[in-house]
Amino acid sequence: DFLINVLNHPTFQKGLCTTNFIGENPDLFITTAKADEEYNLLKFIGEKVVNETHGVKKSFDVPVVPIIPEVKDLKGTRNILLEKGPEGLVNWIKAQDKLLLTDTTMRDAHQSLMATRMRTVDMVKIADATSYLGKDLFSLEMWGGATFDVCYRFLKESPWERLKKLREKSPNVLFQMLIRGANAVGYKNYPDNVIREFIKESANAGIDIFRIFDSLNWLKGMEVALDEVLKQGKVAECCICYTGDILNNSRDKYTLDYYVKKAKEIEKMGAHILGIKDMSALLKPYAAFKLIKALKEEISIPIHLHTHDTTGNGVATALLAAEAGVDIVDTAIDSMAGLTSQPSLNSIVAALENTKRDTGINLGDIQKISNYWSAVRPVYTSFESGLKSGSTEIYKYEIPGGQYSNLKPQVESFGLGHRFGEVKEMYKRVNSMVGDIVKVTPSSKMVGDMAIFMVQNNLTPENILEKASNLSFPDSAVSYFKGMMGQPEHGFPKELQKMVLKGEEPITCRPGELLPSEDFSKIEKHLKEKLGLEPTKQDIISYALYPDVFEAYVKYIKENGDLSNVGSDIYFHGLSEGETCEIKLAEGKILVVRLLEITKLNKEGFRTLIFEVNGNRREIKIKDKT
Ligand code: 3PY
Ligand code: ZN
Repeated sequence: DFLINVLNHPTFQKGLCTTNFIGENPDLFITTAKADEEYNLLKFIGEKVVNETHGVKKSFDVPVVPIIPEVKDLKGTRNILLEKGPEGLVNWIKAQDKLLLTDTTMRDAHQSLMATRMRTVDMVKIADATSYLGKDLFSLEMWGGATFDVCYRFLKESPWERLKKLREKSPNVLFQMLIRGANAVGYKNYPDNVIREFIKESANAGIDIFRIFDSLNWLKGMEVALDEVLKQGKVAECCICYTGDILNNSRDKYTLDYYVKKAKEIEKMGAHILGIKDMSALLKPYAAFKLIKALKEEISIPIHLHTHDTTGNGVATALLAAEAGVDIVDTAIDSMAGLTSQPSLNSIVAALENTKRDTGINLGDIQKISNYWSAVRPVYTSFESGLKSGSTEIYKYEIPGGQYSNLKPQVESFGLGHRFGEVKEMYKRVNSMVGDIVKVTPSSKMVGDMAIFMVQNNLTPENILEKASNLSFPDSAVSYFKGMMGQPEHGFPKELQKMVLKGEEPITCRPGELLPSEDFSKIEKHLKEKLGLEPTKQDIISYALYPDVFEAYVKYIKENGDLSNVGSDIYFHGLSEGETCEIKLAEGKILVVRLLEITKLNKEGFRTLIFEVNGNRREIKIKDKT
């Protein structure tokens, strides 16, 4: 093993060995098949400690996983789907008096609160307790939206593995995902066969309910996804995205009639459930009452409300929707709720106790899950936006929850932090300028990109036509004006469209009708030849959706190993000097690691970290880049 380690060592291979090569590289002595894994782990912790945390680490409470009895054959909503199919499930929903609740903790809650960074390991630990204590939940939203991209791009883990592991632990509660219509889990339109294969594979891997939306409420943009979900025998929930304010009579675009008309069309298209997607928390409580009342009179499929608590009115909106007869509401476990996340599940359960819409969920049971998440959350603090309270300014700006908490760092990354207020004002003005559109991924990103672009270039809606003809617009704006995000309800502003497209002709059909089909066998060949993979169907689909991100992920894992089982306090914060912890590398592979010492900087700019691993001394040298 020692010899193999020497031969494989990058310094040796590059012929850069000094006389002290062996002394400088104690990892050469790590033997057995575990050597690589152990080396990768110590190198990862070493990098984190030397270049990020400098050995300073807050102490975190250990999240307590509630002990649950072993129950064979635990039943939940998924059993209804498996036994009776989607129509049977729909009939069951309609027969309920209770308000049904979705728990979004494992998807939108962390997407909206902590930049989507929640790792699989933290979800899997609580998954069987959730399916036992939360057996009366309608569904768990735990996949889709931004999670797919972020898993590969930042967390270096596979979203498919997440789905598989959670499904094994939670077989009884419906799993729900968010799919952006023809944009799938990405930011651009994909060829129809990519959408179909992605849905097919997601259904096979365990997704039961597909919440489908189009970022401009253009129903044609949902057609292919809807058709494929129906083909797969799964539940299709098609959305109207809510914007504007139906209580404000001076706004004439997004009126009650607009939503009722859309909802009827969605029912006619064959959706099992109507989703109301209030991504920016604009649906005020009494507007929710009015909207749900009207929809209940006009359509017969169940209605599922998704909202956020950005304005502080989320629970009130959910309760008034319940009063008006909504069937299902999205909520998050309270320690992961509020602010840009969903309204609190616990609060709604408590508010409805002993009423006709009593959820039947036991508050004490849910509290145990809540305690777990409240201990997990501090590990992710650095990904939170720092928002301390709800803000009603969102009614003015109409910025979706996730984007609202991300916009400040995005603006800062352009060096415009001091002009953040201007960017928010510009977001509103850009919205009017591009046609007062629905704003949700990816249309919301386009409005955000344009707002930053306008502030950066000192443009205004009044002077843009005369001042911007020579500027190249953000890619998202070009894509929007070209019709690649679909068609906005009230058309494009023609002069601006001409300027942005610089002579290119926009399309008016569904982008998928023009995009050539993806050649999956070509991707398979590429992954085999270039990355040495024996690719699964899931790998091929992931590459089709995110070629660069997927390739970077595969290379990263090859070079650094799979650290997805390492606890999140260590993954994000390393170890402090003197700390001992158990680190899980894989099932049954647990190392006891102690960081004994971080040495002073040597002349070459390296520090040595001295560890004890399962009682054996290990040293690793890390370049101090700070
Ligand atoms: C997503 O598309 O990821 C969303 O959550 C939109 O609200
Ligand atoms: Zn949302």
